[in-house]
Amino acid sequence: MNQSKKLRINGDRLREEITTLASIGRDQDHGINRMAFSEGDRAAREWLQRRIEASGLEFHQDGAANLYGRLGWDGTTPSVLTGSHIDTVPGGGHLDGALGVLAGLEVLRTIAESGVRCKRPLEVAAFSDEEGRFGGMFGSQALAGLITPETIYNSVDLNGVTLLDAMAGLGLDALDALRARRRPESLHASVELHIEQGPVLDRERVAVGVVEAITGLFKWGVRLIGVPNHAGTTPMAMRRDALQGLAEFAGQIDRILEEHGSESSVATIGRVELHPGAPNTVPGQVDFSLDVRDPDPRILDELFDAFRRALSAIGRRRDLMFEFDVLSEIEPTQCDPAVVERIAATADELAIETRRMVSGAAHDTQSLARVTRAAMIFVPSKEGRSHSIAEWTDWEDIETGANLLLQTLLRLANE
Ligand code: HGY
Ligand code: MN
Ligand code: MN
Repeated sequence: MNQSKKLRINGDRLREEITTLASIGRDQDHGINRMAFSEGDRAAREWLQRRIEASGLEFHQDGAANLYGRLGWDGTTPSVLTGSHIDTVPGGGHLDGALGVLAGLEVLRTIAESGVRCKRPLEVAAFSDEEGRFGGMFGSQALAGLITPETIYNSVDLNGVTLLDAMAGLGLDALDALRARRRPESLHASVELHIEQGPVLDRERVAVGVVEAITGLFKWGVRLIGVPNHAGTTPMAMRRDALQGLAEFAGQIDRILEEHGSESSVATIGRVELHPGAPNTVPGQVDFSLDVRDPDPRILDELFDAFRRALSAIGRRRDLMFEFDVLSEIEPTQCDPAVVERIAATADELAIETRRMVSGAAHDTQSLARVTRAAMIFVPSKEGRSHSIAEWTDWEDIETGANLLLQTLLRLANE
């Protein structure tokens, strides 16, 4: 067997780096809080840059503040790209995104140390704001050329902080993201390693998921506007109670999914803010998020209209005004069949058991698929938990996934 097929990652080194990164941005209730361009994200970025440079790779940062480690980069030959994100949701886990970045770093470092030469350059990337403090997948969408000046000027987080200010806080100019676009001919293929964030692999005791498709989503910021009033003196029939409007809307989610969705459809209200928020005042305004997903674009369109009709009917019935901002719309994505088969065949050669899957989570690979042949490798999530401190994947599964990534990237870099 030639030298490259025998290569394996250094599992202890990868475990040490995952553990170190997990300590950056950890808050008092033990979750990890590395929202994009926050203090935690800044510290993680600085740490990652030092690790990339210490690995002997060429460090690069593009206009969207995506970080790269490069091996064999010559600026012309199309490269093989791996990577994910190091930003997290508030109270997030230690593997969502971080695994793909650090396993990618370990893979490139292992290849560099081995002296194995590849026909194509290899890159590992940490994409900015995958989790959507400012919508979703800002960094990888910039690489795909999907960011516009109005996206940048209009991006503001749920606390009213603008993307321009958040990036300026790290000495960055958000408008530089308009320069981050990669020409499709500069990329040969991409493979992202990620935890499944669902229960399937863990329940079936299968080591690896080969992702064939990734769900699509729309994410709204919704505002229901009624009239604040006295909780004691205002008769129920005379109220314009914004929370009652939300309660009725939330109660209709199951019906709307049954009537307009598929068995893969999901909808979540993950954040609610009441105003004025006093126990003895009828809520005059409620701001909430709505995250709706399905792998079929036609179903997503139908759900978009159904939820909007529901809001409109509730507004009329309860004399409430409503408005919503579309914070993010990500199309369902088919992974590249040839790269999918390359991953599956490599797993067979390594005697790794796999199963084909559809991802219920959104990923940077959906942006990359717009400019290159892209696919994903999943490893099991204990009891399917993620976006939580309970997020866990056994080290043995992490090592299996990282070695499959190593051998897949070697094949793609030499095909
Ligand atoms: O929301 C998602 O699916 C991803 O974790 N950003
Ligand atoms: Mn992720
Ligand atoms: Mn996530």
